[in-house]
Amino acid sequence: MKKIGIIMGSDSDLPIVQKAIDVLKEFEVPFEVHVFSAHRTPVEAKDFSANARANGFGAIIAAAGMAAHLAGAVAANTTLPVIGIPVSSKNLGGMEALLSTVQMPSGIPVATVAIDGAANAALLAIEMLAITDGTLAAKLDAKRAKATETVLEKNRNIELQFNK
Ligand code: RP5
Repeated sequence: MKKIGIIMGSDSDLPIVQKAIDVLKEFEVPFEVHVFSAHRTPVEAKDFSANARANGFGAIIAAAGMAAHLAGAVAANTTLPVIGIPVSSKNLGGMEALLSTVQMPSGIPVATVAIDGAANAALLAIEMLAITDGTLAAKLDAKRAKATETVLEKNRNIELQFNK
């Protein structure tokens, strides 16, 4: 199975990125985690991205906050799918990272999830691998069915409480 690369701009992003790690572990999808910054370690970020396909990766998740150029910089150096996680910040709440990540110029796509949407980033990466992996696709279906049942149960509880 292809690996998922997880890159974060700083180790301070780890509390958010951990949610993606947890999902990949749950699905038993192999992954690597790195701290590479578009601004502080641009050479390392480029080297990882340019070699990612040859190194067995199937998709890359890139999480960054503030002037978040990491996902775009990674996408500039690979044709693997890149999923950007805009990380929230103290001063601007993550809107700046969202806009920096999502507003990519035509030709260099980044699939951007919600601010701090790390779990969805991992699920989207797994969905990409599941295009050619029936076992993974079945696991995704099972997780979706379980989530649906959880919400239906909540609905039953609310209806019992309020509808006489
Ligand atoms: C971004 O700057 C990182 O992704 C992080 O979200 C933010 C702050 O980094 P630190 O100053 O905490 O290392 O590049």
